[in-house]
Amino acid sequence: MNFKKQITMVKTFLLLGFLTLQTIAMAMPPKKLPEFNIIPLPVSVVKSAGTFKLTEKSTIYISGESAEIQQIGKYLADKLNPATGFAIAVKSSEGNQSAGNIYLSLSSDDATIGDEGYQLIVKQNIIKLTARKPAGLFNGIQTIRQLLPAKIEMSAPQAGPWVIPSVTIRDYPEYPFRAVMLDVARHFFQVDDVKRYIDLMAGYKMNVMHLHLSDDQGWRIEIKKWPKLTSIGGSSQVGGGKGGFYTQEQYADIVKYAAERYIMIIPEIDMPGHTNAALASYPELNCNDKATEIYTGTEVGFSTLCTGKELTYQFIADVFGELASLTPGPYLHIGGDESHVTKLEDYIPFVNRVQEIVAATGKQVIGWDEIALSSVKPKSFVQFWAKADNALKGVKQGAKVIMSPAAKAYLDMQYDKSSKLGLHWAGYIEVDTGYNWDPAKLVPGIGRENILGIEAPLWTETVTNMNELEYMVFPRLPGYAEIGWSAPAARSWNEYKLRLGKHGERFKALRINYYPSKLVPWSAPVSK
Ligand code: TNX
Repeated sequence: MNFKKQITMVKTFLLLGFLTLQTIAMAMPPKKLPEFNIIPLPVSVVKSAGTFKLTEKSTIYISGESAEIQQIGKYLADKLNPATGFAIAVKSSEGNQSAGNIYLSLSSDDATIGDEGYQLIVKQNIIKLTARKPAGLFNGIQTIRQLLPAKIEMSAPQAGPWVIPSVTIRDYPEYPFRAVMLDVARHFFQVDDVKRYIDLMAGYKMNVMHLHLSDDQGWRIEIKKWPKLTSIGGSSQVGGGKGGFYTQEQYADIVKYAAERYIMIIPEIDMPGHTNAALASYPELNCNDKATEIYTGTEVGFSTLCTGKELTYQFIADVFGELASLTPGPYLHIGGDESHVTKLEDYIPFVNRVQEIVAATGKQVIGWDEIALSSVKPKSFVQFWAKADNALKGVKQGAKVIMSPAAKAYLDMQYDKSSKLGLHWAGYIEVDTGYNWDPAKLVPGIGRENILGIEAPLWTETVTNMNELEYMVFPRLPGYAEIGWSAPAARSWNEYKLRLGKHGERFKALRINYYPSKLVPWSAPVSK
């Protein structure tokens, strides 16, 4: 036998051996089955002997009299009372701890857990949750919910018992920014829908909601100085429905509702492209002083603000001025994507000037990755969605990156070829594809230190109502939450999918319309 043949044979043997091992590995259950099914996976979970039982005699005790901690206690009581049928109350603790109760307190001992971390001790008939900041307590409460049986999420009384095994959990996030985006421009979503989405993301410890408030098909936020933006620009949507918009009061209500759940709202006004709704509302925003027609299709890249007109910048200053005063968070999103009909020599100075306008409101700029073609300020953030080269340009200028790679993190991408909703221009994103990536390893040159966090956007060209929204968002959202929260070295799809399978019961209890992916071993449904 000649040398080459020998090599080929050895290779074949190795390959066969490898395939056999792989088959065995796939058939065997993983060595360590998850005992708790917490998503996102906590930093450390140590089980001990004993259990805690929630009963009608249980009370939530808070240390001190702070109204904010009181509110967090009330949030927990509101999560526990409907399904248990109990009337668990929130009281100020008098020091001594007694059996059957839950204790929430702030303490600054453990600096490594940061502002969002918490420590949870469940032991024989007592629960102690401590954190350095209220946000940490709020996150710990999400863990308590997940330690209870799934039916705790139901809205009518269920049979107990309500038992949690003893456990000590220490937990804090990998990234400070764990976001979703909702496009309310292509299809409008009512305030109550947005609130439900906020509640669902809060359950997975996500902390930012980016609202895409304007696009070619609709302008969704009242601007007092430019009222036709909503009376005309807000009057339609994709497919020609009646659209809608948020009054400033409604928007403020969303911001407050989110803040009570430790979620920051980031408003986006997309420009200079994606602006047909504004251009249809005010003829003077067009270079030819003629208003465009309202647009109800799904093409992108055909509209632009008139970058040469001074009025355009007055308009932008007015819009961001009003938005800044409605927005307690530090960020305003200026869009900047797909401005295909804006010449690059106009686009660059435009984005530079808009950054100045935003800076004058006291806020920091976030823009889609194209904005890095201009001179991004070191305090601006570049949101990577399509072009790694753009994001790298941002990093070289000192900007941090928000990771939203379309092929991994777009909630509007179809799961597979059989999906009826969604698009697939960036590929199909099954639940494993959405989970199996590390933001710090995706683009050479963009490392952990360059990344603010991760965001999963839902564009709504094909998504028309809450039922459809939930189908695209679940079960992928818990995976994005885990990418943002849990250390990459601790994550693996084979283990994660078992925990996710258990969350099927929670989805059902919450009446979430989710995609029952065949890749996930869903556990038995909860009884109705
Ligand atoms: C690209 S992502 C867009 C959106 C579309 C989306 C559809 C981005 C910054 N721009 O205008 O809605 O694709 O997936």
